Amino acid sequence: MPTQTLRQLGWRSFYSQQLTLEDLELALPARVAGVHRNRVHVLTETGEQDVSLPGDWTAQHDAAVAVGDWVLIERDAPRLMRALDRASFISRIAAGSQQRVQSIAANVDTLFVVTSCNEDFNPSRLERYLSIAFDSRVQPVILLTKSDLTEKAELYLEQLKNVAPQVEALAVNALSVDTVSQLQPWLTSGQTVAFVGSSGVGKSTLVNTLSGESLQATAGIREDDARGRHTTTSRQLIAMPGGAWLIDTPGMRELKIGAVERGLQAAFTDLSVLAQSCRFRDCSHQREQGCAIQRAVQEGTLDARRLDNYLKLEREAANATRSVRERRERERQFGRLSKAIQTHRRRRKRSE
Ligand SMILES: Nc1nc2c(ncn2[C@@H]2O[C@H](COP(=O)(O)OP(=O)(O)OP(=O)(O)O)[C@@H](O)[C@H]2O)c(=O)[nH]1
Ligand SMILES: [Mg+2]
Ligand SMILES: [Zn+2]
Repeated sequence: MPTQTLRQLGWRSFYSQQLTLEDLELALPARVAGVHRNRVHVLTETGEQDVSLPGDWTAQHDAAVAVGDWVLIERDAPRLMRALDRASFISRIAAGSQQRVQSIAANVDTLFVVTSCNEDFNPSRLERYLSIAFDSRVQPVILLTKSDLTEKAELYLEQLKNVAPQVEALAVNALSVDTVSQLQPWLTSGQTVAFVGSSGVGKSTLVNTLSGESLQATAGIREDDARGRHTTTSRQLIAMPGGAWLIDTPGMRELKIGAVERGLQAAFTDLSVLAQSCRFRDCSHQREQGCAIQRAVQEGTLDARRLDNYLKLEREAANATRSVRERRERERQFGRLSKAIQTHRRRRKRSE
């Protein structure tokens, strides 16, 4: 890969503002292009290299480094000093019960939410993705792939007007350079975009068509249920000829949302507007008298499915928020306990 300037790698003043004089002397900014078990692959102004990940980084937090992150590495040794604050961060809750945060990508400008014009099309799932995107401070764009295999692409686009009123949506044939060129406005130099969606919808196909190379493996979907085969298994930052950065991600089976209350409100602004007319300010929009949202469902101006999904996502986000709070509280109490023990030991030592 030819060497790139920091700006070409996606560097902004937001990151340089985080550097101290000492950092400038000792460290080199680097962009994380791939994350492996105990090392990361990074891009710097002087080239690319592998840097080992300090053990306590991986042990302490699950989402310590993500693809797209900016980190500081030591000038004298291939060692990580610290990660810089993220301009944006896309994550989900890992499958299973432990509310573990799993990173998807960091410092992304545009999130392409990919779904196909077939069995994968699912408004409730799209609403999940959009809540995460809005909460991550990333602009979402919906891509409906496989438009070449259906006559109904326009119908699907029409349906999206109720699911994602403020979000741009495009129908594309991921295999065709012509239709994929519609993505160019988001792919200018230094921009970072990520592709997310179920397995088999064409994320890697899009990356290959855009880059003009077969960089990512792709595979046919299963005939019986139109599901993908989970061909892509790791996240990667890929350079585009025009200077943009693409992040291909593995297809997701389950997308559990974290504490994304703010993103949820942004994805459902129509409901927030209606809620202002509910009789009770703390209306739960389920059985109350004078609920404007229930009225809209009865009158047919709001899809019952959309309300149900909103209530479900709200509960999921509240659960995540509660577990974050509980974990913090546990850590705080643990910190207080170890402090008390230390003080006790010091006192005992002094009196000995
Ligand atoms: N006809 C047509 N086929 C497509 C289109 N997009 C993807 N495909 C095909 O769908 C299959 C799956 O595409 P991939 O790009 O591997 O899907 P993916 O989203 O990367 O899947 P995972 O890596 O498993 O998450 C491949 O056989 C592609 O050729 C499209 O727009 N039109
Ligand atoms: Mg793929
Ligand atoms: Zn209400």
